[in-house]
Amino acid sequence: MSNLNEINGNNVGTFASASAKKSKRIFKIIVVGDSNVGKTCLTYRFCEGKFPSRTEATIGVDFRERSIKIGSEDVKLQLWDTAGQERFRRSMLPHYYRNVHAVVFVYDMTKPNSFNSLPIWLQECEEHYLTGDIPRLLIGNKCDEPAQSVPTQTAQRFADSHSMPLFETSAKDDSKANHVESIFLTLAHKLVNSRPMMSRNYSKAEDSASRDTGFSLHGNQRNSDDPEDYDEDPCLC
Ligand SMILES: Nc1nc2c(ncn2[C@@H]2O[C@H](COP(=O)(O)OP(=O)(O)O)[C@@H](O)[C@H]2O)c(=O)[nH]1
Ligand SMILES: [Mg+2]
Repeated sequence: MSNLNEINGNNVGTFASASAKKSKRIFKIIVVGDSNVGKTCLTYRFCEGKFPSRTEATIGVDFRERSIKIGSEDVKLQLWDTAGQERFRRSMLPHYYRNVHAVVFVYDMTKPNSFNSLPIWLQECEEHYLTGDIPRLLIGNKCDEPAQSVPTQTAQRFADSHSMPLFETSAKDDSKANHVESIFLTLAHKLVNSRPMMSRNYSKAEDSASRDTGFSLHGNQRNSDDPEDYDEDPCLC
């Protein structure tokens, strides 16, 4: 298929690239943790390459995606960041936890409470059948803040006991931009090398579930049946 262009000339280019597009693997990564730990900022940093100039409390779900190349393969990472507010969360939890390929747990390095909540987030994942066999990682965010109150050693012990790698980073500090990038790219490599192809029916099913449940995806709003239509949308905060 990759030689079709060369054999038949440019006329088949559209067809060939459309076929190639169809087989792009899509990985759904959920980002969980207390409100205000910086989940939205981390996903924004990775998908938009910068710290958002302003953030609003997530209502429902923040959804962002970014296409990347891993080796010779183009894949798409979908990052889902849920709201902390109970009344929004309850209605969308089943949708949020469906067909997840990886989980990113986030706490705020300046807020011990957000670290102490991690077992609750782990439990919620387990209740939705996201167990240790899917890739998980732990991010301590806001390492740029001087008032650090969750010691690295404590966080590392917790991460080790749950077989997760720990990364302490900052969505805000531009000098850590490459670090945030590396965290998600490392995860993408792991997913590409270990996960089967997700069918495009998944995305359509998700879209129809979204219509059924009546909640909208905040951020990259999705209104079309074809997920490729969203590639050009700006990510909103
Ligand atoms: N200092 C600092 N502030 C951050 C960082 N990431 C996010 N914030 C701030 O933390 C607040 C909550 O961020 P947000 O991404 O909305 O948190 P979420 O509720 O977990 O999605 C906002 O005021 C952000 O500006 C960071 O790395 N460092
Ligand atoms: Mg948020």
